[in-house]
Amino acid sequence: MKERKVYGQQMFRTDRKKENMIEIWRKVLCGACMALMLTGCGSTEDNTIRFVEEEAIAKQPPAKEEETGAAEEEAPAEEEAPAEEEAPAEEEAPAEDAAPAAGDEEEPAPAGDAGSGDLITVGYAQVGAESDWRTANTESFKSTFTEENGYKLIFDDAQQKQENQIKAIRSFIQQEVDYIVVAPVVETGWETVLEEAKEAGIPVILSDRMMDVSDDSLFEAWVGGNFVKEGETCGDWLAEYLEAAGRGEEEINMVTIQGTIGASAQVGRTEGMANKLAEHPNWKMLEMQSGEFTQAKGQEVMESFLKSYDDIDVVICENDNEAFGAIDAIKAAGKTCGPDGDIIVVSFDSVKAAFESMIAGDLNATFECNPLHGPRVAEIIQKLEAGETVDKIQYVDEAYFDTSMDLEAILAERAY
Ligand code: GYE
Repeated sequence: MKERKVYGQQMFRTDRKKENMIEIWRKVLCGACMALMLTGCGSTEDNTIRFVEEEAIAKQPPAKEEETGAAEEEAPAEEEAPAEEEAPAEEEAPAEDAAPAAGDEEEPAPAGDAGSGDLITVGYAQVGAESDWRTANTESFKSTFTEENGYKLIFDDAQQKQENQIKAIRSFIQQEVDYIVVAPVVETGWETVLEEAKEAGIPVILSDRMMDVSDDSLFEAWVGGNFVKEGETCGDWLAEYLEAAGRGEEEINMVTIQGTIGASAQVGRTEGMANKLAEHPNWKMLEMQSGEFTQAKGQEVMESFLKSYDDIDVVICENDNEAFGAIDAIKAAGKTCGPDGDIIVVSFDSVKAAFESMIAGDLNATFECNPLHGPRVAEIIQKLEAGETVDKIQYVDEAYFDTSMDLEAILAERAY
């Protein structure tokens, strides 16, 4: 079992062992009495003690119960709550999507340990698979946290549900992973489960979206995009674009297809755009509705906007996939979009398909959000392993792209 210098894991494990010893001695004494009664002689063998100790450790509840938020109540602390894709702690436990274990004929992993040998075990609580951005993000983690690179990855897809992520984190704690990485679906409601990770001595790293926690010692570091800045860049781009088209003073009607409500990518992009709306009194936001960061919901929301308003000038989509759905809805309604169309469509992420959409003349602009966080998180882990300090908040530099650029050339070089 790995020693953790920095996080007090040793102390936690020692305390836990003490508690276990009381239980062990109770069992040993009972066993000895039974043996004496049955045979009149005999003693408890060493390996029996080890067995009982291991069993007692395996049955430790993951954490003490505390007051929980609404979402957290669905995954009570005293229950074993393995993540959907993970095997129970007593068995060999690579999740369906986890990096494969070395060797074909591996012994079952010892209880309470992720069975990683010298590898650093990382549990990644991923949001879901809702968008092209997310797919690229998952791929970045899977290709970085490989056995060749010294890691064992336990991957969990929460299907955009916070309660699933909380269950996954509890399962990672039970499996005694070395690090927990979370891309939180929403910002709030994490305190209890992060306390549990802290008590277990497991460092937590946040990636992509942010958590809103009162005590920032509950996580080691965060790396992701600056969502407010992305929203402001979008507003500035729109102002310039309208100005260049001679529409700087015109009344402009807008709608927004928001991301998952409460996700920091949604919160930040909406806020950034609101800051720019305040600078342009002639811009009117007709309505905002969530498209859950998916193409299907984006299309649905745009259909309803088009039914309610016949004079939409701009649709702001809080990710590219929503824009693809919105574009389908616009065309189905007999309208046009893009630089030569009726409706200006802008979105966030800048995935490859967004470049294709701009080249096709449908999408006007996309504001970049970089999903390739695997290597960035690995760098944070390597620094923590070396006992170095890491920057708590790490923003990734991001650009934007529109149809005035050589999109074919940029697309040819694009990694996601
Ligand atoms: O914009 C979207 C994804 O959190 C930045 O989540 C991420 C967002 C991204 O579903 O496509």
